[in-house]
Amino acid sequence: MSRQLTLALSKGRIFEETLPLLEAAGIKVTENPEKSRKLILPTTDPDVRVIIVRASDVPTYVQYGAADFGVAGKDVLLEHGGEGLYQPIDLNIAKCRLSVAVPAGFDYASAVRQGARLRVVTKYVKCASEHFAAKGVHVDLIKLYGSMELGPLVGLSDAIVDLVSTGSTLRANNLVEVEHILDISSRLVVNQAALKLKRERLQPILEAFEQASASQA
Ligand code: PRT
Ligand code: MG
Repeated sequence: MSRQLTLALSKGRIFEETLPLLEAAGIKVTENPEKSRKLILPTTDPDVRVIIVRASDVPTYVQYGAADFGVAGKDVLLEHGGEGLYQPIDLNIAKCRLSVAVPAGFDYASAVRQGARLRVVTKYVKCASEHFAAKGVHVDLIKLYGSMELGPLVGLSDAIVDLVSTGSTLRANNLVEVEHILDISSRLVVNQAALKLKRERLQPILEAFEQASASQA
């Protein structure tokens, strides 16, 4: 039985913020994905390698067992559905919130009160439609893959549903947050078969991640 473990990470904040957790498990990634074009990165542990994938593809690699475990935002997991994934730990990293934002000066509350039908751009169609359905707000959702903030500025939509961390992207585009949908952080996801078959190798890493992330909470 293979002792080799494959960890799926995305470049950028998730990679950066997972490094200290890996170090807590005694593992260092020996190449920098921002500099290297390699998609498979070795670590100081000969049994552990890291693959670099798109943030929204992490659950898919883990679901099919191409990676044994991975790190993905709650936003990505909610949109994916999380089938075939065991989600044991909230890592408390890459924190942000999913919010509704509108152009400054647009009276969202009274539009909603009057039962107006709003056009909303978002990458998070599932979360957004659940949110508006629960509030009884009528919306037409338009799926975008990026730069949601542009939607209202060019007349594509009345509002956006997007992730916000510092709020500076909204401010720079003259948008204001009007509803907080949910708090987001990244989770560890584990392939269910790997959890059984590679438990001996995985367990100490999961424990180190859990301890290190609890101290960050
Ligand atoms: O960039 P790419 O299209 O490849 O994929 P991605 O955007 O899904 O990846 P990445 O690395 O940007 O985000 C990975 C995960 O980080 C997300 O799934 C979230 O769980 C988490 N995260 C935390 C964020 C943010 N904070 C964040 N601020 N993801 C995106 N943003 C974006 C946001 O969409 C908006 O455009 O940053 C902008 C707002 O930031 P502020 O600081 O200006 O408010
Ligand atoms: Mg991004």
